[in-house]
Amino acid sequence: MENKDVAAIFAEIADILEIQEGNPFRIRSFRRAAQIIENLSFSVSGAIQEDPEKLRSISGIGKGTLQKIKELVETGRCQEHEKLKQQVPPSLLPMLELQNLGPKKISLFWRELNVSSLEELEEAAGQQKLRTLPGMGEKSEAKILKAIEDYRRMQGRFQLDDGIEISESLIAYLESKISVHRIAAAGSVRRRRDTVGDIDILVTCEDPQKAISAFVQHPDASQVLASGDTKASIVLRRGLQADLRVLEDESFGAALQYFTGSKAHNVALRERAKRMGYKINEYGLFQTRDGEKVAGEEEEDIYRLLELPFIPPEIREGRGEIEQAEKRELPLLIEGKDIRGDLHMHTEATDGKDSIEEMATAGAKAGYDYIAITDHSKALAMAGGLDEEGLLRQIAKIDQASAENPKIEILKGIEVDILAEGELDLSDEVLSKLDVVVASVHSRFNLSAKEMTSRICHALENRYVNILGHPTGRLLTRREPYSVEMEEVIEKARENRVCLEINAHPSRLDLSDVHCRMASEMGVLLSINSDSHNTQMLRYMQYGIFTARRGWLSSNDVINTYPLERLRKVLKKEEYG
Ligand code: DGT
Ligand code: CA
Ligand code: CA
Ligand code: ZN
Repeated sequence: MENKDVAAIFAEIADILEIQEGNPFRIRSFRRAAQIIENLSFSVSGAIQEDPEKLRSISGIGKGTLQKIKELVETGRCQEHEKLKQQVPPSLLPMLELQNLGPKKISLFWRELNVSSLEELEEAAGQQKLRTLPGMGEKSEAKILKAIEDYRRMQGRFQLDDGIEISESLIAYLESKISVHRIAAAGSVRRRRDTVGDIDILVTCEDPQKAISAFVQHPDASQVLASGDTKASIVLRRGLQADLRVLEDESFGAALQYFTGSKAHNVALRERAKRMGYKINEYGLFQTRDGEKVAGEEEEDIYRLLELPFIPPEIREGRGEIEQAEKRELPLLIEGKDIRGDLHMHTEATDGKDSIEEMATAGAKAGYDYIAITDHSKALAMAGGLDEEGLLRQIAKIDQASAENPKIEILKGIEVDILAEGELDLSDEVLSKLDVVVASVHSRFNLSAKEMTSRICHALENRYVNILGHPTGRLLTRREPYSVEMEEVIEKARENRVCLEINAHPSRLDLSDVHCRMASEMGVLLSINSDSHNTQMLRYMQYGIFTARRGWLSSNDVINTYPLERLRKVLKKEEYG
């Protein structure tokens, strides 16, 4: 059981208690525990098995919590959680996933209007019944309807990091159970799409039946949807579905090509094949005139026979990649090894967990030449954002840490809030002392596109701003981007030599692939940043690189691939692109 799963159960306990209007002290303590566990830099299941003292010493994890963690790690469930789930209608819980709707309101709707499901909530809102309740009005009613709509649209998709982790663990599991020849994840996981609908695993092996039965007996399978001779489907934790296809060696490459998709890419490739006198399907590439199979075992052969270079899975989206490939004009996509530093991370000075020194050491270990420390500014009070004085102290600390850490350059930075009208949360005077200024929107998401665009554009005009942080504010599977005219923002960024962030946190991946491509085509530079809140999160960089690749970016588009001296010139706006 991963930390995330333990944290989710504690959060759900708190939610149910809150719906029941339970003891506020207990509610708070479960919430706090959930938050602590989610942010721990080590695994709680590991700690329970090897060194429970390590957990006990953390403040916020009391005896009772520790007992429950132990129970969860050892049995996969927790009695109190199971008991609570019996006491509220299960159909009430999905409502907790709605944006801007907490347990208090859900409890109110339940008590007053007997609303116990999303459908009933939608109906009550449609009949304008919600607005009559205390603390509710026309506006909040409309927001609920919008939240239901968003939820329905995003439901059933999962973050890429979960998709990759789960497919890798399924592959390792099958390799441990059967004699595998070849095995790979296909579908959106292989294309590294920002969210994944399900997992597609392809395998060739000695004994297909054994592969199918091992797969459907996976310990995390909560449901077996299908189990045939060459195909099976299961449902895993949190509702994610996984499909297994057992293939012949001689068609592994063709199946990998076919099931990697995307559908749009395959349609375009099939048309090309047809024009060239071939037929293509999941078994191979065949000559139309005599049906002879000319490729199938290796994916590369298919592209080669269609007179194309290998097309990286990340750009197989039917967005013109085949035409560009034909002209040999695909960009050389950025790779992990191109990255020389990370320009957005938080420390214990605000809502991070680790110190400047610890982040620097971890950055050096990741092979970086530089990192930037960019804590929050004062408007983000709940994160303990820094005011001018606090930032000056932070600057002095960074200078000191720099002197003691010759292995890596520690740049001085801030993630400054963009306030209501686009003014910044800190004075120009203090911003001028920094190497890197990331400016981000963290409040008032509900502006019209026009207002939001002019707010952001105004912020970009500040001469100290280097990077626009998570430019659209989206939270994958949870919150839609705010409305904003991205083209205008990109244009403004170019004029002012500002870079756009690809926030690599797997719940953001913001900018999106499509906007990355738009930005680079309009001559704007990007910066792939982990937005780490502890040392472990530096590894999120990889997800940002996937998004950049999906946005057709090469290393020259991304400033944190530049050597330090060139980076400094860009940050001082002496150079751009
Ligand atoms: P997802 O799972 O929604 O994140 O997206 P994918 O792309 O993984 O889609 P999925 O799992 O339905 O199918 C995997 C790939 O298989 C898909 O990208 C293309 C291929 N595929 C599936 N069904 C068809 C089809 O009817 N026609 C074609 N041309 N390709 C298909
Ligand atoms: Ca899929
Ligand atoms: Ca599938
Ligand atoms: Zn932020």
